[in-house]
Amino acid sequence: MTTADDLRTEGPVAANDTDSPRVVLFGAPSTGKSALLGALAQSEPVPLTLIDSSGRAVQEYLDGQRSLDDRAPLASAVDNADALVLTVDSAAPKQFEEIVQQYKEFLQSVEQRRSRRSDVAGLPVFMVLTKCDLLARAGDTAANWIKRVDENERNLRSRFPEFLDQGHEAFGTIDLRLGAVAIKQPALSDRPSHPSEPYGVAELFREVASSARLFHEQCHRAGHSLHVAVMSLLGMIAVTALAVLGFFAMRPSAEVASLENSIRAVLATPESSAALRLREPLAPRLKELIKIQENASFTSLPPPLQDAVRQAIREMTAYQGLAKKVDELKRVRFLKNEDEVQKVSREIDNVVLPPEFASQWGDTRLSRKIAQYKRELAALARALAGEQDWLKKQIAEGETLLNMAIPGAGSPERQAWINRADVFLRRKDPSKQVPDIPNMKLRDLYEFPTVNGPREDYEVVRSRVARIRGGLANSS
Ligand SMILES: Nc1nc2c(ncn2[C@@H]2O[C@H](COP(=O)(O)OP(=O)(O)OP(=O)(O)O)[C@@H](O)[C@H]2O)c(=O)[nH]1
Ligand SMILES: [Mg+2]
Repeated sequence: MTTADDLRTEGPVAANDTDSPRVVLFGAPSTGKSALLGALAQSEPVPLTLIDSSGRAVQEYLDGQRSLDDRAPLASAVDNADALVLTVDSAAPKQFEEIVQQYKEFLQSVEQRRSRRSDVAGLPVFMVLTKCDLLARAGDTAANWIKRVDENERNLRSRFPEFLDQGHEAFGTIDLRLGAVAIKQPALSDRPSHPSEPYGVAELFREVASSARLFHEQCHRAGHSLHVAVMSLLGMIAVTALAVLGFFAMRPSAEVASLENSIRAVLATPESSAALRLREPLAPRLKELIKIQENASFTSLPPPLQDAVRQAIREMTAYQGLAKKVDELKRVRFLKNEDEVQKVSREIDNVVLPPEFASQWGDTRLSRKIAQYKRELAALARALAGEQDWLKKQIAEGETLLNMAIPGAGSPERQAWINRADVFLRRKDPSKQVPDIPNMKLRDLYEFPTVNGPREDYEVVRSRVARIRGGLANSS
C-alpha cells in the first residue's frame, strides 16, 4: 500500500504504482481525510494506492472556481480513480447543508463527465461521516452513541436519493454507498475511552478495497476487449485489402482509412452488451453511421465491416423507433379515466421488441422503461380497486350508523356510537402517495369517474353522519 499526502501543493501526489486500484480521498478542508488515511494505513496491508487530497484544492472544485475538465493533478486523480471516498465532518453541523449541496453538484458533474466519456459504469463512491466520536454526548451509553451515529448516517443517506435509487440509469453512473467512521472511540458511560481504537475504519477499508479492486478489473477488461476488437478489425481489414487489391495496395486508400476510423469511433465492439451498443445519446451515433453508409467509399470497405455497420444501423433504428413510442405514452400518473388507461394499455402492449433483438435487449434502458410502465399500470389498477373498495365499505358503514337508533344520553351505548362515528368520519390524506407510482397522489385517483362517483355517494352519507354526530356532541 502506498500513501501520499501533500497539503501544501495543489491536489494529490499520486503514487507510482500504476497497476493497483486507486482510491482518492476527496473532501472539504479539515473533514478528516488525512486522519482517516492514517487510520486506514494501519489496517492490514492490501495492494491499493490511496491518494489524499488537499481540502483547499477540493474546495475550489466544490465552489465551482475550477472544473474537472482542467486536467490538474486532482481532477485527473478523480478521473482515474477506482473508488472515491468523500468525507463529511459529522462534528460540523453548521456546514452540513452546504456540504450536502456541494457534494451533490460534484457527484452530478462526475456522473455527467463519466457518461459523456462512456466510462465503465458503477464507479464506487463512499460518502463517509467522519469524526463520529464527537457525536457522543455526556452520559451516553455505547448503544446511545451508535444509535446517534446511525441516525446521522440515515439523514445523510436521505439527502442523496437520486444516487441511491435502484432504477437509476446504469451507464456511466456512480455507485454511491455510505459509511461512518472515527479515528478513536469516545468515552461512554458503560465503556472507557479507546483513544487508539478506530470505529468503522476497518469495515470501510475492506469495502473500499474490494469494490475498488472489482472496478479496476472491470475497467481493465473493458480496455482489453476494446483493444482485441480493434486489433481483429485491423487484421480483417488488412487481409481483405491484401486479397482484393494485391500486394502493392496493402494500405487502404486515405478515404477508406478515414472511414474506418470514423466507424471505429462510433461502433461498439462486437462483444459489447446491448446496453452499451444502445446507450444514450443514440441519435448522433446513428446519424454518423448513416452518413458513413452513404459515403461513396463505403462499398470499398471490407464486407464484414460493411455488414457490421448495416447491422448496427438496423438495431439502432429499431430501438429508437420503439423508444419513441414509449416516450410518447402518457405518463401513468397523468391518466384521468378508464378509457385512457385502456388506451395506454393497448399502446404499451403494442411495444414489442423485434424477435431478432429481443433476447439481447433485456438489460437496455428501453426494456427497463417498458417494464416500469407496466408495473405502474398494474399499481394504478390496484390503487383504483382499493379506493373503490374502501369507499364501498365506508358507505355501508355510514348507512349502518344512520340506521342505528341513537341510545339515550350518557349511556355507554351512546358513547360507543360516537366512537364508531368518529372512526368513520376520519378523512384520508389526499396528498398521500399512491404506492409504486412516483409522484401520483391519492387526490389524482379521485379524478377517475369510477372513484369520483362512489366518492360523491360517500360524501352524502358522511355529511349526514357528521350532522348527527355534531348534534350529539352539543347535547352531551
Ligand atoms: N475527534 C476526532 N478528530 C478527528 C477525527 N478525524 C480527524 N480529526 C481531527 O480533525 C482535524 C482535521 O483533520 P485532518 O485529517 O487533517 O483533515 P483533512 O481533511 O486532511 O484536512 P485538509 O487536508 O486540510 O483538507 C484534525 O485536528 C484531526 O485531528 C476523528 O475521527 N475524531
Ligand atoms: Mg489533509
